[in-house]
Amino acid sequence: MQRLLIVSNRLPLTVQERKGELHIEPSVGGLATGLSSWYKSCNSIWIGWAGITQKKMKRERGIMARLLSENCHPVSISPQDVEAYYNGICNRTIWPLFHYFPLYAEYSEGSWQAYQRVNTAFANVVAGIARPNDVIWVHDYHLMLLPQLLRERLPKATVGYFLHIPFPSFEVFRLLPWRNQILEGLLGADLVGFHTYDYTGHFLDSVQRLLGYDVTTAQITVSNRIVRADAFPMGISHERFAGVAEDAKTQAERKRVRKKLGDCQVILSVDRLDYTKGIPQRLEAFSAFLDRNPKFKGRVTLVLLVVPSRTRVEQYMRLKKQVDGLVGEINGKHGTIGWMPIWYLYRSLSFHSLTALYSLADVALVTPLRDGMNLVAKEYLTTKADGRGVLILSETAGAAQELGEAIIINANDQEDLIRALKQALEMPEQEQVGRNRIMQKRLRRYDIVRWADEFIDKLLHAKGLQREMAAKALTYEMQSKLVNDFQRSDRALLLLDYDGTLVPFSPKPEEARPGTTLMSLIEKLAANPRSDVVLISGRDKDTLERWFGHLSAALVAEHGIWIKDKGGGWETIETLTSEWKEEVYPILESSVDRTPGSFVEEKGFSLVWHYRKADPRLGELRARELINNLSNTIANLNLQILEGSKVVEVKNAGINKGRAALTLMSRAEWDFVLAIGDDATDEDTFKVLPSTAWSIKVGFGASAARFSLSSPSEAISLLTELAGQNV
Ligand code: ADQ
Repeated sequence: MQRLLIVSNRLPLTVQERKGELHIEPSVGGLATGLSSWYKSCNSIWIGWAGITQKKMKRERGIMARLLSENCHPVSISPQDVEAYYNGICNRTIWPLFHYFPLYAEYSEGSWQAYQRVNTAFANVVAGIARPNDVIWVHDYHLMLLPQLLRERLPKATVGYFLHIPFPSFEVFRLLPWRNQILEGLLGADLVGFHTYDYTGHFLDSVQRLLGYDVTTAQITVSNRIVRADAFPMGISHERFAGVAEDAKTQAERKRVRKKLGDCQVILSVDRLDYTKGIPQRLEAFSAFLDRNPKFKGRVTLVLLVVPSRTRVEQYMRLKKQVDGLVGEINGKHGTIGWMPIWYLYRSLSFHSLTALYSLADVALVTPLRDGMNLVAKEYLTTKADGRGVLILSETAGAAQELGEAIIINANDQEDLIRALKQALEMPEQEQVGRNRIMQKRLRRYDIVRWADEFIDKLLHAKGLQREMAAKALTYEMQSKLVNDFQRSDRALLLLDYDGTLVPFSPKPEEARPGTTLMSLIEKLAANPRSDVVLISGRDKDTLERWFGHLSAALVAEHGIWIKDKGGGWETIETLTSEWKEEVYPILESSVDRTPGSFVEEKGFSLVWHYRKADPRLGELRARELINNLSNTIANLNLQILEGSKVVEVKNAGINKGRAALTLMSRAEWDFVLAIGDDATDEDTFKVLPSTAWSIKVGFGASAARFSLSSPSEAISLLTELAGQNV
């Protein structure tokens, strides 16, 4: 049976030492509370840190046995590494930076080394437990190097990764000194998941700009693998929170609290103590609201529930002081003998006490400055069985993308917050229910189980595609067969694309001229009396002539417009026109003007817009626009638009590499045909080949070719092997 290995910084259970004794308690935080119920229902194992050193844990054998009985496998981290990794790089660097607090981010090489060490320790534990069919699901920003470390240890493993915090925009992410290592680390996964499409887009953008990998809408080609990236907005356990309406313990607690609060309206605020949550701004807005709306004095109470968090990081200590001070100040300023505006609780609460407050609160004030998702907003809405209650939610929480019926505010705009508080406290019941029912329905449908199932489904699907592609890879055995077939043939035809196939792409087309080794390889192949070589390229005929004219090889230029047979001269397949160029040139030129780094190349019968050197995203965008603009112009000109690798080409219709290949194939009887190519223009060649031919795509992705090789250097070694057979 397939097992699921969940890997996160913390286990869902934490071991704590109190008065010299060890206790096991549920962990706090969104991930632990969200996933713990789901994971128990699957055949899964959780791997993570238990919150205490291995040495201490060894003192009490019973503790280890209990963790293992709950399928929790602890990873041991030294106290020094906990400091440098958890309190260091995780919470002093990645957390502030990814939440758009770059001024709070510290960059320390020592902490980075600890991060690498801890990720390696995790990789070793996981590799020790994993079996071939397991699905490994890595969570959050503490373990961003882990997918790649696992890929090195378990090349065939199915690895998914989910980031629970925002992935920032490129401009912020690039500030990180170890940005490339982080991206490479994540790309070890088969699927990388985020809460929203925005975060996914930011990630793809950074991958493209920093690593230069080919990125399409939701997938990245990384040498011989395809990595998918997608959005999976995390839900909550619907059953658990919707059930509180009938839960006796919660209802009893609710009654008790209501009695203490009297019949005033209740505004609830629930967070970990974190500067990203915007707690001081929220308190200041509440105070200003009371100033502006004195009629609410004595009639409304703010219950401020704050969970201690990262208490050893300085920013958090300062924040604690600030919040304590503000609460005192506001209560002092507005309070009366019978009324305290803010009830302040600084601790973790039991599930029943927390849900009692959710179900009692008239308004939930969820106003983080930045939040990956925010589960509190979802928990609050789900407990509202009668549909009453108002959610005020900040637009910079991931949850805002799903909960559009809430009152959405900008957490930095105090006026907006004041307005929202008034609107919420005065909202008619019917409107409250109307808004909440829509959101509740959505939350019921996309709960934590659906979220996790969907992620795993997509992961398995991505792995399936990966396998399909891997199945096409030219294996050692198949390569031997190919060489063998070639050796036994009397008349072999080798159709070889040039750019991207025999040489890697370079930013300027003229820089990709063949070196001496490649030249002598082609010479050797062409000199073989039993085989014909055709260099079949998109390049102009003059360049091909200059580079390869002296060889005894056939040449095809401009994607089939020009053909030069072995020993013959250049000929075109039919009479072509080029008057259309005058009309099309200005359109391409306007793309050059608006896309720095791009340029137009003019060939005999075609025009090409190159954008390899342009900013990748801008290039893709402009390419789409250009194709759109061109489509209108060329409608009556018998032209076609061809999309190659970072090029858009316009040329006469009906001409392509496939047609040229057919012409050459028809000139003799061949008993061995091999075609190698890398991009869309080579697909035309692959499609016209007889079924007995060998066709190879260089690179990964959908193709009509029967086999694939991962890079030009692999294609060169294959050809070298064929050339070796000549001597
Ligand atoms: P967090 O920053 O921890 O999570 P959040 O999503 O709101 O934020 O989760 C907090 C969890 O703690 C909730 O499940 C809540 O019930 C619980 N909690 C809060 N106060 C409590 C208290 N006083 N006592 C007991 N429990 C309390 C991170 C990201 C989020 C993302 C989650 C999940 O920062 O953006 O939504 O992971 O991916």
